[in-house]
Amino acid sequence: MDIATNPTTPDGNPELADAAPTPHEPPVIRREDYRPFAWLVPSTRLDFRLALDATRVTATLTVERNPAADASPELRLNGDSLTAQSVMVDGAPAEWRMEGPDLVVTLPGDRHVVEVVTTIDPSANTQLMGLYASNGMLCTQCESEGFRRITFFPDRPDVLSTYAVRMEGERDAFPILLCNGNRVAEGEGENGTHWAEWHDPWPKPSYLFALVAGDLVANSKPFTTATGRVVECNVWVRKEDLARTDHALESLHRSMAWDEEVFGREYDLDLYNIVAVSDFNMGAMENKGLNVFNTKYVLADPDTATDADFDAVEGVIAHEYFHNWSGNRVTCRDWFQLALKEGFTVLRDQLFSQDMRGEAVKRIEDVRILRAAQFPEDAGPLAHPIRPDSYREISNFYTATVYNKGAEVIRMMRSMVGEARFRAGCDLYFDRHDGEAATCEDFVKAIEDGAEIDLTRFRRWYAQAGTPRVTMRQAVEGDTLRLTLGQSVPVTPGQPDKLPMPIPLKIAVHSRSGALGAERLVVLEDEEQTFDLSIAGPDPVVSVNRGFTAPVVIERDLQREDLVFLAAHDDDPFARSEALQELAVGHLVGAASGALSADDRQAGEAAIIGAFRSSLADNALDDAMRGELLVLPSETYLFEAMAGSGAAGERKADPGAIHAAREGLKAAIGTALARELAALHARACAVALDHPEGRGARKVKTIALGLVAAADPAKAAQLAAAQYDAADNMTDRQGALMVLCGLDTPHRETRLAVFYERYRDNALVIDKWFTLQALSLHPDVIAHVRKLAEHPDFTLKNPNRVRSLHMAFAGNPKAFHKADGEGYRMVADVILALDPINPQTAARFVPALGRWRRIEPGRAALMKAELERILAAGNLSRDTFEQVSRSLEG
Ligand code: 0A1
Ligand code: ZN
Repeated sequence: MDIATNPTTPDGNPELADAAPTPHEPPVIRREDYRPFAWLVPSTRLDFRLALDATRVTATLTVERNPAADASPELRLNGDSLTAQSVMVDGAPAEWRMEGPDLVVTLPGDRHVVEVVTTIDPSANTQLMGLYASNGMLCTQCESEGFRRITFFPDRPDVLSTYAVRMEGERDAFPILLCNGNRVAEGEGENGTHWAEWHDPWPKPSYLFALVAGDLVANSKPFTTATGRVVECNVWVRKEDLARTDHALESLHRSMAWDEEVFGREYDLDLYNIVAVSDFNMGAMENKGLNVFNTKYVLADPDTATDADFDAVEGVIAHEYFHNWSGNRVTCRDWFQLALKEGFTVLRDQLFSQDMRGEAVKRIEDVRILRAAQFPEDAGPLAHPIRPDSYREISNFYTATVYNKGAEVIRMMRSMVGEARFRAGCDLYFDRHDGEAATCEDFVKAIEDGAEIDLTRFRRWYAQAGTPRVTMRQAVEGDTLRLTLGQSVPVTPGQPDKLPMPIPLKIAVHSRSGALGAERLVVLEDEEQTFDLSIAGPDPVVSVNRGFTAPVVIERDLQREDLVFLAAHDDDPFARSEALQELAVGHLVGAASGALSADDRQAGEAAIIGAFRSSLADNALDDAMRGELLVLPSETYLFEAMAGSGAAGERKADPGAIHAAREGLKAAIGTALARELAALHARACAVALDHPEGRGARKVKTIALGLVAAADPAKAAQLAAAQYDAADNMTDRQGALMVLCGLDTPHRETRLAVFYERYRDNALVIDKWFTLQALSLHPDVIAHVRKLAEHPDFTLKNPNRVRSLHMAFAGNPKAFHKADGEGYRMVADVILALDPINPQTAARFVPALGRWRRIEPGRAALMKAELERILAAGNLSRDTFEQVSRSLEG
């Protein structure tokens, strides 16, 4: 985006956004520069003559002066790689000019009709932003700034317009023509063409526009809303995929019912279309009435999708559906407010999935994702608040911070006020801002007013980056435990000084005698505060941040025995799993940094093995929860724990040592519990696919195999091959293959070949085949990945395929962090090769290298050198330039 397209400055004048950027340095856009747009666009007509390599677009905009904005005679229409073929104002040729990529028209009066004609080439659009071709069909992606690649338009989320669209194309190539809203007319054209007209009654910003044309079939089922309206729901796919769409359609119905019941939100059109496309940069997109989805989040059946894939489909369908209110009916004023729709919608989809699948396991999964993806971001050079203050390329801010921490921040408000008052606050938010482009501040204010709570200090969570550290000290006085909590928010780029933030923590004080204390919510407001809690019995043990009420790191020195006690007896299942994680993190970081004496090491190992043994033997647990208790902390999370809060001069993470310690612990567990794990595996193998306990059984089956593999590779190879051969579902097949991929066994090659042959025509499953090899523990992963990159099925043009191989590799700590830097080199090469094709996807690889400051000096130098090599290559996209330069700054 050229500076002149800056949607947040009054007139797009470059000087207002940044001082003299060099041609290689894209401008910085700042939140504080926001000004309303000078013109309103009450209605928009779009006419598409569709063809794969030349689509003609005629856009007719009715524009009116915006009384709430500074007057300007000029109308700036954003463009990206567009050429105008004609520009008319009120039916006559207009006075206009290009300014960088934008078209500027001078308008004399207060109300005009502006018509612009452009022609675009969807088949050449490898960025997959705007209108593009995928598998012979045409589809669009407009968030955040893709609409300006279709036609000239004020492409900013605070310009809401009502759209009427006519689309015409060859019937044979595009038998199905879809757009937002309702189809109001259709008919035959000349020379084998046909057309359709669509009208969307709800005013929307351009990022929610969508159009799809292709050879598609639908799985349909009507939904009746709470007020008795019937909504036609369709899931559109290619004919050969139709049999795998039931789960998506049912998930949509469940989401619609849940949003009515829990948030009082009803759907507002008579039609809800979902279309699956195989080339897509992200998971899915909430376009009004016409969601476009990555096939990965639509297609599922037990033969081709794992249980986790089924959950992901349900979660993403729900997420996009929930956006209809949190995002579409109330949208964002500018892109700095992204967490307004994304944080809130992620929270809503998390709560939905908790209700569908069980609260504890879902919460554990969500916290694991937060720690693996968001905590490292918050501790690195790309750290930003959930409401950022500036960006160069907004696509880089679709982050775990905005999405996942954004959800945590809203969840904290909910925890503080309780469900009912939170609902009152949300109702007020929707009432107040329906039909508007709102801000994060509007949301907080609505919760403040509707839930009756003072959130003055809480607003700091929107402004400050960094994961707070909470320290704990305790002293017993009679029947009271005096708990002193302290907090500090680490320094992050551009934010040297931080203020304390309200941190809600659910706490219970148990007794080692077995008496369990009652849960209570405390809110730590200041840098340090003392709370008096009553004691349930002798030897009190504090269970803190139960349910993960706050996205913080708790720093405390709990005795090993206390953690073992909590892991076995805490009444909050989340806290149980936390205690086990804390035990393992302490042990593994100690082992990796060489800080443990031989005795300590042995005692730590014995404690963890004991806790695992208890989990295996605890008949009160179901397998889904047991599985969670048997998962060790991820290596990425261990890096964070080892590197501490990132203060200067602190310890650095040593990926090699962490990997060795973690594998060593797995081997010790596998050896000590060989009999129990084999029994668990055998028991789980006997549970049928559709048995109510089947899911849990499949989960523990593969976890058990992984632990056996660390201790006894030959036995694991044999068990895994048998599991593979007997499998009647993808969860078991993929689990077995994952274990085999890490082993040096002939079963590895044979099963990989069988798998490939069986699924060679199914792109999503072939993605798994690439991922399994790229993520494996095998010593030759780098050689495997190099070879796979030459495979005829590999292409840099399909984001799913790129993620399946290269992103998986970048997430393989052992291979990526190979001490000689070969892994880093490979990822840097991918960034350079991908940047000209798909900059958005290329930039998503940068954070892996950007973490160099927290890694031990030898590897850090190699990672930094690769970032410098990328920067030196020049001609980078805005996306990649921003991520690489920020990763090197500071
Ligand atoms: N709003 C979507 C995410 C999304 C963002 C950008 C995209 O463009 C490539 C696509 C999707 C969501 O939160 O689901
Ligand atoms: Zn979203």
